[in-house]
Amino acid sequence: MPNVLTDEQVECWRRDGAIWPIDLLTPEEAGEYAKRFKALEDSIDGEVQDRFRIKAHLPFPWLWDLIRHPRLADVVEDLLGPDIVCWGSSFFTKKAHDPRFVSWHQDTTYYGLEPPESITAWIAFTRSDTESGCMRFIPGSHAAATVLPHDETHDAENLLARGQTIHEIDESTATEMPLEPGQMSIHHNMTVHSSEPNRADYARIGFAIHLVSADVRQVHFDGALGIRLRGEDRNGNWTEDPPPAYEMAPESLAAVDEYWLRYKNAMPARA
Ligand SMILES: O=C(O)CCC(=O)C(=O)O
Repeated sequence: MPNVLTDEQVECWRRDGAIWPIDLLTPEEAGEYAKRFKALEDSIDGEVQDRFRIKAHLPFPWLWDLIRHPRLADVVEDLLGPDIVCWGSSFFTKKAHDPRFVSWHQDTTYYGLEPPESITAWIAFTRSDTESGCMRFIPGSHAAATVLPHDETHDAENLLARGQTIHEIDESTATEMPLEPGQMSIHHNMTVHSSEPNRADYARIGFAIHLVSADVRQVHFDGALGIRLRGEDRNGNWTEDPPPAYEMAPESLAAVDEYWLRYKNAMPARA
């Protein structure tokens, strides 16, 4: 029996490889997160999603709090079991009328996790719908448990680091995952997904939290870091992430950069 999700949601997860919408925050709380995001955006050069990669939470106590939201762990426990580690987090943001997109891809391509069983909780700080370019996915695409060939396009308008793209996707079953502020979707790392440009008058701000069962390990490099959210890490696969002494502490900023370099340099090249 799941704790929080319904039997139908768990069945949908097994069959389709994604579930949405799941209520996590109130719309007011989501609005506060959006405000914090915008304040951060105004305070740095360049874009937040480019500056803080794969461990975006490290310098921000408010993102640590979000990752440790008890309802998030309750939901994830229904899918991954009792031992839960957050191994990363990333912003996926599109400004109002932003031509950028995310090509069809599978997350597992570069993750370096063994077994390749990771899930992403994608939390909407603002509305994510058809107009603003919400995520869409191919139901059941996770089930083959195969990494499909990805072409590294390095397209400047693609939000993915290498523009990794699976070509020739049959989009006839593509399904959108619209979310209201404060709701989240969860997708499996084998699920084929993408998103279109933002044609709306408002920004689409999403925060993606990457989660595994503690028995999953990083095989691309040693010394993988994570936040244990629940249960035990019996094999010692994950050393605890260093918490920020305060917002944007220099040590935390350096830790984001150092980890991103390690992660990026260990990524295998794809065709
Ligand atoms: O935000 C998007 O449009 C795509 C997000 C994504 O690819 C992911 O969370 O894995």
